[in-house]
Amino acid sequence: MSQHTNANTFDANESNLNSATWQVTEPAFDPLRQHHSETILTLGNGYLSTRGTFEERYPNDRQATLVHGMWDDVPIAFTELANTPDWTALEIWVDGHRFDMQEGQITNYARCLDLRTGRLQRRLRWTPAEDIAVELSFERFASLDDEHLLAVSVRVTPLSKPAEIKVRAMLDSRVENDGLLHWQQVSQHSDAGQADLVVRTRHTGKTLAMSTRLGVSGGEAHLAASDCPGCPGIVATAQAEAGQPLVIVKSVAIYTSRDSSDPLAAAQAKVQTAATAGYAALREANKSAWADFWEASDVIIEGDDEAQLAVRHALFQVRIAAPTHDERASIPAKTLSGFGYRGHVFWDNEIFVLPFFTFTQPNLARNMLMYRYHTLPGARRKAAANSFSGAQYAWESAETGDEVTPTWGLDFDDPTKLVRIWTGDIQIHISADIAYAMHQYWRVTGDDDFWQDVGAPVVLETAVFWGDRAEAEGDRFAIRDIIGPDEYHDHVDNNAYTNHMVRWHLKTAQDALEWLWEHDPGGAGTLVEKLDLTPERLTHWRKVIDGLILAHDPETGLIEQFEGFFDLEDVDWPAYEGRTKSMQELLDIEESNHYKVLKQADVIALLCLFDDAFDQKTWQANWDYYVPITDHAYGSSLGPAMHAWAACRMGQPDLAYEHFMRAARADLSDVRGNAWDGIHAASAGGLWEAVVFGFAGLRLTENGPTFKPQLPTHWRRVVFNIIYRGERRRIELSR
Ligand code: IFM
Repeated sequence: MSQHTNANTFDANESNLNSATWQVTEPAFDPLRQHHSETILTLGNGYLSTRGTFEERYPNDRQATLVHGMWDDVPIAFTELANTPDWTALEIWVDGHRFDMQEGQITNYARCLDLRTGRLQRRLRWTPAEDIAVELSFERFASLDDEHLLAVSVRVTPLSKPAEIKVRAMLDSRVENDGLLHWQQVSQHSDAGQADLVVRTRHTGKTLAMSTRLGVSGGEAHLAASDCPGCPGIVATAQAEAGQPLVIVKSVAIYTSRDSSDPLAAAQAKVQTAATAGYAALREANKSAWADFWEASDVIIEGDDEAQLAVRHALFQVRIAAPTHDERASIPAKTLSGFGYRGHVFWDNEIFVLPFFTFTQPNLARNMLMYRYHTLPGARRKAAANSFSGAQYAWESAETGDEVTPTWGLDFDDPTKLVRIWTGDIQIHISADIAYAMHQYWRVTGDDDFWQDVGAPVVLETAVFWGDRAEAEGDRFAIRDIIGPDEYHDHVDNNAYTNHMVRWHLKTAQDALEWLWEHDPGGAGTLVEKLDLTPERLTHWRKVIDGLILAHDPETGLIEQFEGFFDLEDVDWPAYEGRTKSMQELLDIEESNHYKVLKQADVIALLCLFDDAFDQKTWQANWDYYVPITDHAYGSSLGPAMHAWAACRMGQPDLAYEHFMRAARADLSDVRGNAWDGIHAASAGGLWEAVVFGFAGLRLTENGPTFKPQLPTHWRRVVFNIIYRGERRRIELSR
């Protein structure tokens, strides 16, 4: 029977920075919460992320390392990121007792993800038998300095008498995605100096190679090969003296066929360099890369340690999921921290996450926008399959940009029943969301090359789709049979968010074409020809812009979320007080269509994105109408941060704070009970939006950024940077 007790935090003395706001700690291990811990203790480097499972494993854990771009086919959901062989794997024996968190006695346990330096640490005292006790401390990181490099170290200190320590370090390909196996073995090798593994995805034929080396200090070690099938490794055996730590360092390099024509050779060369440089140098380089990140992108909140830690954790988690050198990947809805949504990319990234990168790490934002550019062929295929010209982006996107939303899902109440998922068919606002993010990036960075070669062409080609999709009804235009951001209602007509976005999109396309004629007439001419941007088509766009239905009542300011929303039934809210489930679960998927209840911001999202385009009367009327009927606690995790932003716009920072903390707790406190499946990327990115667009009141005007701050009562000071047109500005707000 194991026993877990508290221990202190890590490295708090390494600098005078407050560890409570930089470290996510787990003071005791609770097997019932292990999947939640694994998610929030995920580390990574923009190339891959690794969940916080134990190196020696634990029953029922959800071990995963997800590498960008390593897609393999699956039934129903088309494709998913294949869980990569476990680079962290270590088995440890002390005097013949194999270390296991369930065996013997565990005391002084603590784990800590240090956000400042991107390291995951664990320390504990293990007493496997009456006369044997050791202190174990683990540390691992995925280098932000060199994305192909990973390292794990374990320090074993016998406490009262010498002990024989044996450590087996493996590259373990016996991994799965919730029962699905993606890898076939290509080759493996091990000797005392190095172990290598090469595997290939079963369906897509992508190759991944890993190479590892072991270094031992603090004792004379004997190294030998360990070659179990699918799991090559190296075994180190050494005698450790009482009180003298024996330190074993496992360096690992990973390359894939996406990075190199010979991934194994690349991995071998890299791990050789790592071994030559030594652990301390790798650790330092990683630390310094993280210092650069925080220097540019940290948000300081004084007066609220919980909010501070949550924001840093959120920024850390989205950073490790953001491809650093890869234009053909983007941040999935659950980052790379879990199997949720199988690594698919949604509008979450463009509307909730990208603004953080656009304003603080524009190169990374550009990579992710380029992902959309490179997936245009899939968007063209989707438009064509629906009999439209132009490009229509997939609701769920993966490698090619083809639609990968599953058509069927499991029923809430009865998982033996299937329910139809309509989002892939009719949740179409994503094409405009992508255009919005590209335009925002251009406005903020002034990157004209991007706009000329990527942004404007994408905006125009997707505009062609909208021109076809809008249906003429007399001199009005309608967009029927869709789903807006509020997914509690499907097959609706004229969703206000969608229609307004489309109108903005078509106007922006016209401006983009004009801009291209001015700045790149040759390119404009080619595009006009390629996309068939005839005068008739442009006239048609103007008609759609003028005629698209938007039910905005000038008297009251109220915008109807979609046609007929105001006629739906009212929910008897008092009857649902104390509920612990979403309203859709309680009402039933079909039934919730008939009620005035929202899963998340819809009209409110529209107001946030276009802000000053709407007057105060409109803001007030829609705030009063929609906020009380939104399922804040159990609807979409995308909702709370956006409502925090909107509440600030309404001049209610303390109410905004309530919404903000709901988002802040989505992962760290697992308030929705589903963090086991991965980090909620949109909620994490939304926290930055809530601070910067909400509490700081950042608006982008013709003359650059302006601020209208209003902090929650107990926040003393907020500091962050933005980069506007290449110039970094430090923004400091105090009460
Ligand atoms: O994109 C979101 C959607 O808005 C609500 N359901 C979950 C999706 C992925 O996060």
